Amino acid sequence: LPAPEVSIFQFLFPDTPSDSPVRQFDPELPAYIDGFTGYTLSRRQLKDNALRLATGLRTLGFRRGDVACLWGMNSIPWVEAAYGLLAAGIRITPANYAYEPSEIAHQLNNSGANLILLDPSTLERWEKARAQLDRPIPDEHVLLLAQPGALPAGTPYKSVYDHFGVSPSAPETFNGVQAHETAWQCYSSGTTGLPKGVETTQHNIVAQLQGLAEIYEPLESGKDVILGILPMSHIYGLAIVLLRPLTIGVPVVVLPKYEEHSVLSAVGKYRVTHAPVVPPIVLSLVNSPNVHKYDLSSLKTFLAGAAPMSAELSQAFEKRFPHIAVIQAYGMTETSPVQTAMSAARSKPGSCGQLVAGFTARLVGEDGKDVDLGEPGELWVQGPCVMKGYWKNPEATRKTFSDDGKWFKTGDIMVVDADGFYTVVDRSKELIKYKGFQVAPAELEALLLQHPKVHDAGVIGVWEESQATELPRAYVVAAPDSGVSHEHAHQHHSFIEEIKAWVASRVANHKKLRGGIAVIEVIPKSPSGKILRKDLRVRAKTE
Ligand code: AYL
Repeated sequence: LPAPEVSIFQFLFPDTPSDSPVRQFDPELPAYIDGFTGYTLSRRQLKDNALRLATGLRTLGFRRGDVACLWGMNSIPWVEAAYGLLAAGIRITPANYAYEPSEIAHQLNNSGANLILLDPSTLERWEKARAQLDRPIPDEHVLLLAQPGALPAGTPYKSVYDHFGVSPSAPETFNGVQAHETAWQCYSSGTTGLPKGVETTQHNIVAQLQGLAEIYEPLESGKDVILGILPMSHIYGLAIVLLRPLTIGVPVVVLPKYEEHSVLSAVGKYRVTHAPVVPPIVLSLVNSPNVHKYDLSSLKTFLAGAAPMSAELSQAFEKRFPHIAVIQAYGMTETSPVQTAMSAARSKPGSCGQLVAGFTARLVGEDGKDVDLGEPGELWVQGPCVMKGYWKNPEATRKTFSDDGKWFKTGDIMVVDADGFYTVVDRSKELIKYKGFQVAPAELEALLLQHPKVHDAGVIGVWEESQATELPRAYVVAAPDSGVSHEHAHQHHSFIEEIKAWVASRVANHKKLRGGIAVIEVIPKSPSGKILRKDLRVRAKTE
């Protein structure tokens, strides 16, 4: 069934049931629950508040197609702001909470955001970022994600709730939002280079929500409860924590991050049944000495995604927690996001599931031909969830599709079995995944080159079994006048510590060089100057 040509907001809250195939639930059902305070937002409040905020933003002068940056940890105000922006048809560019000033400034400059909604805890970083903007954002366009009574003393900014229109416009006012307009702009490096704005349309998401209905773990309104710890600023949290639960009438317990005590306590308190996570969380629970202190009896499924998870890890988890099934899904920011998924009833350990409805897939070998069944090939896909393209970057957009423009090339090497279960076996792209977060080697390399003592640099990911994740590792060539030679290992320690700290103070937590730094003579490169990361990977294995 093709997805309807409506906006996300209309799909979720249709004016008349015939507008949308989404089942409508009792408006008094809980939609989002604050995992710390228990404060609960019903579906009706969510919709009303979204329309109020949309009206308020219109009054402030914002129009469809404007760009707003949402910057904060998961919270009820973040959720309300997102739905208000959706109702108003304002493009949302969500930013990672941990960003340092230059990182957020880059996203604001690149996206052209003229409205920023931020968590008060980011204010210190925001003031520093502000000095780096190409185009200033006036104070009236900076809204804090907190109740007016909870704003920091002396702040020049208003609360997002100050802009709840007095009398919300009727939904029809906002129905001009077109299905093929961009709804979200997350940042992803894709297969190569620096992070780029991914233009995810309203229709991409509507098609995804519809596609997931058929294959994902089926959840039941009134029975199931979803854990909302994955950052909603990342496409995984956006699709699975922020949006999908509304389509199935299931509440989300919102928490800012994975922290064992607060999360496991909330699981017991709110009888959470389904937990979307990343593989390192699965591992930490397998190894945790504390789990007996919590009531985890309500849990039925753990969904792992965004990074590889071995069959051994999922089996170790199911051995320790026999009443919980671990299922896996696979996706990409560029594909809105889930391409393959499984349910507890239809699963295969180590695999990331079967194709989501709407996608057509091929596995293509290095010769450009489809591989035989069971052979590894790069996953190419097409369908209504594939992004419009990279924002203001037609060159990168063109390169990420096949020459005929018809197939999106994922850069992931997969095998598929006769039952249609896909398994990721390798990655042909540059990307590093630290606990599900993207780390673009090109970004760290460009940063390292700014250090006066660094002459050249190459960054790769190294697998760390004890944490079930890759770690970013740098190879650097010291500048001739740095007083450091690759031959004199005794000089390396303080040089490495200096570089490590220098990088750490400039990047978000997940980009830190946790895989270490090695001083080498020369970065291996192809005749055209491309870093031969394969050679660095071979080197890392022998170190
Ligand atoms: P991005 N196994 C192995 N690698 C994976 C998996 C997986 N299950 N899922 C994602 N990746 C890698 O844009 C892969 O290299 O989106 C892919 O190209 O940050 C890259 O991560 C994309 O990174 C889910 C499950 C969303 C997954 C996602 C995708 C989020 C990651 C919802 O339920």
